[in-house]
Amino acid sequence: VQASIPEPQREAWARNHHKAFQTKEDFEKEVVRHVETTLARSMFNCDESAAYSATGLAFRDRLVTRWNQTQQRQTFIDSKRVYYLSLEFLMGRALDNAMLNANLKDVAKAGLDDLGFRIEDIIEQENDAALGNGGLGRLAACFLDSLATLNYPAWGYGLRYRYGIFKQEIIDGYQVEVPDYWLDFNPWEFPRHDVTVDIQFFGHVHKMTDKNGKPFCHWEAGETVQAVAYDMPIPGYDTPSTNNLRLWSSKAASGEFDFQKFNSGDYESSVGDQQRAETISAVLYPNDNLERGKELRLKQQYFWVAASLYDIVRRFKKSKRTWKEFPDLVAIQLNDTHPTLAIVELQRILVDLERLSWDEAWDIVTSTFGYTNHTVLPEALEKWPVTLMQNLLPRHLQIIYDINLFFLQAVEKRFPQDRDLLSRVSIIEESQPKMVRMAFLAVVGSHKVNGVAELHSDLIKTTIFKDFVEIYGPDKFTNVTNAITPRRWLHQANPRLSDLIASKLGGYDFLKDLTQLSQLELSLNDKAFRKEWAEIKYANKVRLAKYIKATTDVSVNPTALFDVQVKRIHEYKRQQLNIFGVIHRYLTLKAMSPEERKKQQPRVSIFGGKAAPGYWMAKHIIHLVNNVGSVVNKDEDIGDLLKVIFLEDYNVSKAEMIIPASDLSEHISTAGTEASGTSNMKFVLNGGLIIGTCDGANIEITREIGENNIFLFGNLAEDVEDLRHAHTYGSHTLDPELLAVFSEIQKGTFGAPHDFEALISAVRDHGDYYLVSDDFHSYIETQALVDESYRNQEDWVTKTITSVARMGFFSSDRCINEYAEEIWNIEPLQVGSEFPRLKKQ
Ligand code: GLS
Repeated sequence: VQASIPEPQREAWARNHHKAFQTKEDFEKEVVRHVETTLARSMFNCDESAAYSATGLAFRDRLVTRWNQTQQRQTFIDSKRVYYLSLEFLMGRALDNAMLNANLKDVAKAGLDDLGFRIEDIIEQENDAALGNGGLGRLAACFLDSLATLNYPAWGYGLRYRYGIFKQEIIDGYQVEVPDYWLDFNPWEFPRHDVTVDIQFFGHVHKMTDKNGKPFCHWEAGETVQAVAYDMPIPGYDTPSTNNLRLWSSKAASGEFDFQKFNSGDYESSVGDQQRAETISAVLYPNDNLERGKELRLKQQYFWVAASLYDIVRRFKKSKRTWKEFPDLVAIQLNDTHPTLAIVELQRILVDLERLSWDEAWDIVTSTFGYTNHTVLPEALEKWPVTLMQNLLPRHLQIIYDINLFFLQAVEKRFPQDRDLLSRVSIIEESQPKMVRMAFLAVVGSHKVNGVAELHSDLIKTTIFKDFVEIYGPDKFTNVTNAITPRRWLHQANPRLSDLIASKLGGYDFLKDLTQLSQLELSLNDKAFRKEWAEIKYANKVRLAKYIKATTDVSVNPTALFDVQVKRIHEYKRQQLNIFGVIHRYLTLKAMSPEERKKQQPRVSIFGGKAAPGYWMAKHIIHLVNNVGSVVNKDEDIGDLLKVIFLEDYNVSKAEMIIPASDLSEHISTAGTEASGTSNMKFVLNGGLIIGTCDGANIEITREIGENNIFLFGNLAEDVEDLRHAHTYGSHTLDPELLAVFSEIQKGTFGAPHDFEALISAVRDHGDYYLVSDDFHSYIETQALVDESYRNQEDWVTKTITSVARMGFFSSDRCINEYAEEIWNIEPLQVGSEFPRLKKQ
């Protein structure tokens, strides 16, 4: 079959090459064409949703041409590629990002205006691509943006969930989950019905011999499911480089349904097979920092990993290189342990299918993979029952046992007689039931392991992977501190601030080299600049205040201090500490005379975030926040001095509005529990200050921006263990101010006390694992310091400008360059003349 066009006819193709629009007139033509043909509508029934779809399609067409060129070039140059395997990509909206990255937002704005639409309304039409839970998934999205911007040859691989993270509704103060069916019409994806892979499950393993008498294993599977590729083009900023995010969708391998069953009258079960297959990619597990060991989750993991590896190997084979060269062309990064089975799958492909020797194969495997750890929380560390793995993936379990055997033999050789060490590091936990420890498998099968902030990378070396540091030496372990893309989190989320910065720095180059922000310190005394800086913050607060009024019917005063905590709700992130602090503030205000009250700093406490549907403590916290809000917000003694808001359904697009409006944000996890945190960086980059613990990336933020520009409080990570021990075995006295808060709750001031008993008793009766009481006083005092600082607005503005100027380190471009150099060993593609650079607007 002829795959490409013969030479003589190629001229006709070249002549008709799709030309990406560049002008307003051409953009309008594209939009109208899509409305009238793709969408089969006209100017008489084109609503905002249709206008969004057509605009999205116009930009997608543009991206796809560039995507094709990028891929052709990468194949032609035959350079090493990195594959980022992540079960979550929290992309948010694509249109605004695509317009800005192409420097064509003004063109689109003018064009849409001509056609009768406001660009802001069109952007608002888009559903978030919410294929992730929180920081881990959003980090993957920031990384894709940087990989494309820096011209690295890179692909993302993930699952195309039909339902992303649920939508959160608040009904009578309680969280209610609503399914997020986001795919109704998604102009950003390309179904590739020609790119399919059959994925196997269950069955048996047979020992066979080949024609040369060599033994090998044959896996005869019991079930086959088909993976279909859907591609999302990922634009880089100010470059034609367009990378690919390939998401796999599952369907029954036999086509629509089993006709034999159907013809024999078993209609239901023939449709059932189809549905069972489709279930695999149906829904994102809504847990952040928690693994619940469900069989379907393991199926998802293998389905995705096997399809991705098949694809990667197929691409490698086209290069006609020898297997030994595989790691010279392929780097695979494991985003957490979720894709760890890829290690086993590659070993299986090389040994069982390609018939390499075990050792040859294992060398290739371990040179290919890198593993990023994102948490030390014990409940988040993945372990799978051996019996479950045996049933679902019988050959993979055998290979895991062999990997473990050879690993333990090597350990035994170096540390003879240390039985204890062997059982501590074994990939198989000899528990009842036996478990496969995925993090250990990931460490053993990778050449580099990294944590995501300095403290966290140190912690993994002294806790969960301590023995592995002994075994492999310290060089296998490294740190790459997380970061964020300034394109989305400054330029897109806060255009006025981005423009103001550009006016001082002589253009937008800082978006590609964030260290240039440091020059802002030269403008600290520029009055007009400072005024504009403060006005932008105020305007962002006014916008948020309007949104709060529209969604909660509470009026907040935009001159008050906006204090924001938005992130997943989790006990370790300590939203309970925040709300207890708010109650303390309320009681203090209530006890004051009207005269005294007048001297107090008004505040709006804003919360937002989702709780995992089965996480009761987190749900109690949401309930308490809402109930406190409904009491405080209508208390006439208090008025504007304190408002408490819970914003429903926190997601990426809401973050883009909320973050630029914050004066203060809270990153107050128990020290040693938050691996990095990344929203802390987004808030500071948008001219907000932080109240936080010495945890995760807060520490490095402090180092960069200076201690005077951050409000730190609380116990240090190194003291946490001792404090917990003392709670359990010593006398545990609680903070008296916190006890006063508890008694107010128990009086029923904020609704039936019974509803909040579990929250109180976790602190009072169950050892206060998260050290809420230990840190309470320090927290309250530091909040008082914040009030005082905020009063001095000149000083506050100086702090925020200085902080922004010092945030250069936290661009995900820096982060990706570190991965590229230290872990992947890849080079960016040179963007040459045949692949012209975009001109600046
Ligand atoms: C997380 C950590 O909890 C965050 O601290 C971190 O910023 C993020 C990205 O590295 O990864 N791990 C996790 O399971 N969910 C996260 O958000």
